[in-house]
Amino acid sequence: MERTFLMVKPDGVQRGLIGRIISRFEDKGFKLVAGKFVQVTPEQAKRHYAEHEGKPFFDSLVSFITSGPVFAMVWEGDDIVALSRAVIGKTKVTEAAPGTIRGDFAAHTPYNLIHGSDGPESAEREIANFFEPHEIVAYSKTITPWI
Ligand code: RTP
Ligand code: MG
Repeated sequence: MERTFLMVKPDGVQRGLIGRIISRFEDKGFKLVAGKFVQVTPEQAKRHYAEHEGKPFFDSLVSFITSGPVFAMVWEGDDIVALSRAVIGKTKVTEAAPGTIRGDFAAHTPYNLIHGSDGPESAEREIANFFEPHEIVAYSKTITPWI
């Protein structure tokens, strides 16, 4: 079972899309194991987006992600990193296909509503940047192979 870190960004919170975004992943059959509101600090944002340090958009990305609360989550599921990024859609809103979260709801790059980890190792690093181990809840949920 794989884990990923998903985060409704400040634009998604402000637009009242937390519930609909969570529903996309519940509908897919994934399992929510942690979730909370976070006012991201600049230090935490820089750790989260460390791979983009030095790029021209880095400072504005840190400003954006710290501009208001985010809703941070940990989800579980088979191949969830790749599958959740498919549910999320492409980074640029002009490339995000209809049916994806970004394709259906995002209209201006870089305000693309949700973050999803890009690999299992990134996921573990990002989870540790936002959650204490005790905040991640273990519980059983019937997940059958056909959903
Ligand atoms: P994320 O990390 O937020 O899930 O998004 P992603 O993998 O689809 O895209 P990534 O390349 O990791 O970029 C991180 C976020 O930075 C903003 N961005 N701005 N102005 C630009 O050219 C630019 N490029 C990226 C976006 O908010 C993107 O989601
Ligand atoms: Mg990324």
